[in-house]
Amino acid sequence: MQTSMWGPLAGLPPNRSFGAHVHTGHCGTDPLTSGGHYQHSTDPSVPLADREVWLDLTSDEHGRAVAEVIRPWVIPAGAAGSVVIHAAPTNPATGSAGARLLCTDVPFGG
Ligand SMILES: [Cu+2]
Repeated sequence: MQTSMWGPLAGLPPNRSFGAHVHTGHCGTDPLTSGGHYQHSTDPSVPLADREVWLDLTSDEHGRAVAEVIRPWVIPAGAAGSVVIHAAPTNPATGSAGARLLCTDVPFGG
């Protein structure tokens, strides 16, 4: 079993890179409602990029972008609730990516 995600986006600012991740909570009027990043493992010997789901993307001159990721595990039902797009690319050392710009609920699991 694996998790694969693919998403075309439009209407982004052109020629910019954004971080995007699976978050534990659902979207709300407060951007922090979406919670932290979903982590399949909390083992610190595994790089963050391998235990979280990152969908970083770069928009073209028309503000379009595509994100795709495949993970060799399944997100359990109820363990994650949304995908958040951030203002900056993901820092691989910390997993942070700046302000939360956009959130969409996703029915993970099952
Ligand atoms: Cu995030």
